[in-house]
Amino acid sequence: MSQPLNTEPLSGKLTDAYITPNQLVFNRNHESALPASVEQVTTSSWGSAESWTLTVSAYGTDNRHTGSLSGSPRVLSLEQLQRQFALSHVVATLECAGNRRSELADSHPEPEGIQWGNAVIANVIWGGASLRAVLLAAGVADPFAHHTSEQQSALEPSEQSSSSQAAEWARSLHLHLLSAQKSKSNDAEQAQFAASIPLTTAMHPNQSCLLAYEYNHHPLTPRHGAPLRAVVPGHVGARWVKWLSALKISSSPSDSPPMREDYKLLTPRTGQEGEKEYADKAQDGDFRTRELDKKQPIQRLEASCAITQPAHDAELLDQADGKAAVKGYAVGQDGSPATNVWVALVADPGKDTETDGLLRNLPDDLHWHHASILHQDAADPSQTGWSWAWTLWHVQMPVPSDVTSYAIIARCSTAAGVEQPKISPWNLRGFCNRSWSVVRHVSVPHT
Ligand SMILES: Nc1nc2c(c(=O)[nH]1)N[C@H]1C(S)=C(S)[C@@H](COP(=O)(O)O)O[C@H]1N2
Ligand SMILES: [Mo]
Repeated sequence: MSQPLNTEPLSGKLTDAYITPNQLVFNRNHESALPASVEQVTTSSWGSAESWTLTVSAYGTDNRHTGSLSGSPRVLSLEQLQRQFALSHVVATLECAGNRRSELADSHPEPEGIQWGNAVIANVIWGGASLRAVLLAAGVADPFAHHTSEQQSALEPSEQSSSSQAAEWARSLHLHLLSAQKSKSNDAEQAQFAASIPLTTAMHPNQSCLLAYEYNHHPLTPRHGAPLRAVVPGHVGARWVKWLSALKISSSPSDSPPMREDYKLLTPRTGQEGEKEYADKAQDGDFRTRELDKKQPIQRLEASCAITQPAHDAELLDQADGKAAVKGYAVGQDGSPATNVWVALVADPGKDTETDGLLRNLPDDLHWHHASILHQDAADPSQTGWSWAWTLWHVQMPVPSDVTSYAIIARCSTAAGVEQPKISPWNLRGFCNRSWSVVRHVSVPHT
């Protein structure tokens, strides 16, 4: 049986362009029943674009707020979706929750999963129908109807608008996003690749969720979810369901494998057991199930930045001006873009020192250089305050001549003032590594 398609572009190449070219967008696919390899994912396997339908339904919720959906599901053809709803665009980073996983192995037991570097991320112009518009058209009451534009800076309905019944009603609900892709065990419905997001996320005007059929103004390709995929800005890639065939409003979150048993942060209790001990215990199915049951599925991604150049162990030859070019990307949080990046340089303490140790013992008088922002969202976040795109940055770092091997450290903060955490907690699956970015053992040959 062939493996699903999983690819990561070269980190150094990734930040050459603000908008990630389609051929540099990573591929992440879970195993599925049919077809085994995503190279074989032609639309004919799960239905052609011509016969594709999106079913919208609501169940188990107060039907006063679901309009026409209360009686029967609404079925939209792809063609209807494209004709009846304006083509909307959002520039948003798609980031796998496992981005930067391999970096954790430097200071911890190796997390389970594909050992991704820092390039399972892409900044793309997504195009499609607004998810909010589709739900409103289906008769779903607007939880944000009583919001002033000022109040929309909060991602949840305000207290004030909670006095409106629709906002109160929507607060506890979920929108399920179901794929036509069957998971490995293909009998139960819950084994379908699926996710759910809070209904208020799906319906927030500034969250810009899309039912996408284009990327970078080209038709979406089958490997990236054609004919239709969910775009859920600010949320882990696992919720951006590909080959999307149904939406369901429900009073409970999705129980699908990517929600129930996959994308969760499994961490040992501090002081009670070591990471290695925990990783060993988690090989036992019952223990793992108990641990999983205690955790909520991962949804939002937090602020983070990563150095894409130079690479670890790089030898910088052209040092005529005594400066090293450092560049990378930075992502914001909850719709507030990363607007500040700082970079510092220290003598590398050598291979015996773990990166977490290096970060914990940084000198107090470390000199941080403010990086220049190369590109940020053209949608002018200063107007709306909102952006789901990454920021590219660079800086020319002065390299002290007495240092032969050094480490470069980068950190960021968002327009809203959220700081990237210095060290993210280790977790069994290595999800959501948001630690300051560190490139180790960079050397300058001294002549
Ligand atoms: N149906 C389906 N949707 C899916 C997945 C999948 O395996 N099957 N993988 C998810 C994960 S974990 C990520 S990170 C993104 C990757 O999207 P891409 O392959 O277009 O980069 O799709 C998400 N949607
Ligand atoms: Mo992912």
